[in-house]
Amino acid sequence: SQARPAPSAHAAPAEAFDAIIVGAGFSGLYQLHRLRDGLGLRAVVLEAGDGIGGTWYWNRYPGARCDSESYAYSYSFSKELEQEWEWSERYPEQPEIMRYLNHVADRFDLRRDIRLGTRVTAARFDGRENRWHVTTAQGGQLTAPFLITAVGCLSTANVPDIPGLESFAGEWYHTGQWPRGGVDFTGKRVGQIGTGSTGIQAAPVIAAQAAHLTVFQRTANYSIPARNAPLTEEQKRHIKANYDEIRRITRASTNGHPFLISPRSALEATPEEREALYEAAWRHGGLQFRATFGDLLVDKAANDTASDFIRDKIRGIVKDPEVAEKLVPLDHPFATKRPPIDTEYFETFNRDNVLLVDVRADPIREITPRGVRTRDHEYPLDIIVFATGFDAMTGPLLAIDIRGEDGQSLREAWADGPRTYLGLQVAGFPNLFTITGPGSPSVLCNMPVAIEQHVDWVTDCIRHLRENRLARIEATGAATDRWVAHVNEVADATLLPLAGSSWYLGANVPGKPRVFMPYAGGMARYRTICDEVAAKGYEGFQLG
Ligand code: N01
Repeated sequence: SQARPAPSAHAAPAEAFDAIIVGAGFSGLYQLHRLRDGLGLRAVVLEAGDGIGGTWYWNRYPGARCDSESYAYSYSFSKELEQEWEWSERYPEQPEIMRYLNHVADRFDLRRDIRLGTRVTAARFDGRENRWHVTTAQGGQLTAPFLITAVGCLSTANVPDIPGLESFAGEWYHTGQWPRGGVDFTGKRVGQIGTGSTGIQAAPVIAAQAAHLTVFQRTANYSIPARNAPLTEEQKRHIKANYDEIRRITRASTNGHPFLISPRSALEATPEEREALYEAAWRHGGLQFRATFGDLLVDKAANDTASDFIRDKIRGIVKDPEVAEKLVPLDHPFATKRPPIDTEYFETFNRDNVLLVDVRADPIREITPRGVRTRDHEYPLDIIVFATGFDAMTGPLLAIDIRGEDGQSLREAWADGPRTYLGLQVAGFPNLFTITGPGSPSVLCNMPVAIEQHVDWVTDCIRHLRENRLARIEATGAATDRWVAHVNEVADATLLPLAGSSWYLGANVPGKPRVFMPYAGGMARYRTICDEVAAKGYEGFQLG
């Protein structure tokens, strides 16, 4: 069908598509493949970056490496792709993931339908014609019945509003907007603000190169050794021979990882057994530590056993007892904030050229031309690295002026926090699908697993609409209310909301509503719910 002319009398007519996808990361690439090569739709991907890769395009900071095992942090939709691609390490480094995604883009001939350097600024739904009208910062006007956001959950950089930043005479960078050419720290005095997953990966690498590193820590963090290593030929062969089983486990698991959470309670084990199991998990390394017992995220007493184990490890690694005590997390239970994994993070504080500043005890007051000034000291710096995280989950969506039926804006609809049905749709915004949107497992899951499940569901849904000559689908208000209540209920049954400063809650961004955003009911359970909704003729959605 033909698009109407764009609203402005002088504007060029909008280009018409069957579907518009925003973002060329893991989600957007796969969504394009499914819609174009699976359903034969005319689909286009609009990508703000000058390259594909999404989060991996932007996050090229020192030490950037995936926290999921490489072979599980990959697409499962093509057996040929699984067999021909070879991961080199247990956890892939940022450049290796970029090579993988570029390989996928070439192999499935995706580039011809991807427009790089094209930032979507606005999207409005026209209910008379059941079409989305999309505007780009580059002046483009595009229209399609379906709009699919594949914008990622952690793509809007959060640079804290510290007075004086503009006066700083040195260089500063946010880890999520890292310069493509890299940053040379040789001989420099570097200040790093933030000790989340990113800061914990970056600090050891920066410290090894810089003349001096000052780490400004607001919240001490639990971290488990990653134990990264090259994959042996034997491991590579084993992985390729067992992909079916690996995928079966990732789909059956709570978090989309290639291992299951033990059903056992930490409190049933004797102290000696517990210690031995934690020690084995610590030696094995990685996010699997969290799976040692089944109740670490639901029972505070059980969690205490893991939290205490890690605290003791930190005290054992860090030689200066005063520094060690500052690094010991006390204000939240283990894994209620996304647990980092590291390569020699705590060891970094044994170096002579590294200083830890506890900014809870001595808060940052301002940035001066010379460096960072806290209440009690000034730290002269050449480079400041903001490892300060993201306006997570809602940030990338609300950065676009999205307007649904009757001109209602998403920003208004979500003024008190995000409200979705299944994390896939928003009432009042027909034919808009939000890949890994708030209210879906998303960031609590190994992302490619969550992404493939969403893309497959959306593709099946669009196929259903087209086969039945239906022009629109919209989540009902009642189904949304029930889903939001369910999302809160499952979060409240865990310890997750206890982490007061967590970005899961939006607590890291001043003024952001405090709502637990991801779905904590587990990926396997969520997949079943989504499948049942579809099988019941898209229960909770209005089709027309
Ligand atoms: O961001 P974060 P991140 N003054 O928000 C501190 C994923 N990820 O980029 O905790 C001083 O976790 C803040 O302190 P506090 C992963 O899901 C994946 O590290 O708010 N400090 C915190 O220490 C992860 O969870 C991978 O008190 C300030 C830090 O900055 C998510 O991305 C790798 C401050 C921010 O931590 C986000 O991680 C990396 C201020 N004004 C990340 N503002 C892989 O799998 C904030 N902070 C590879």
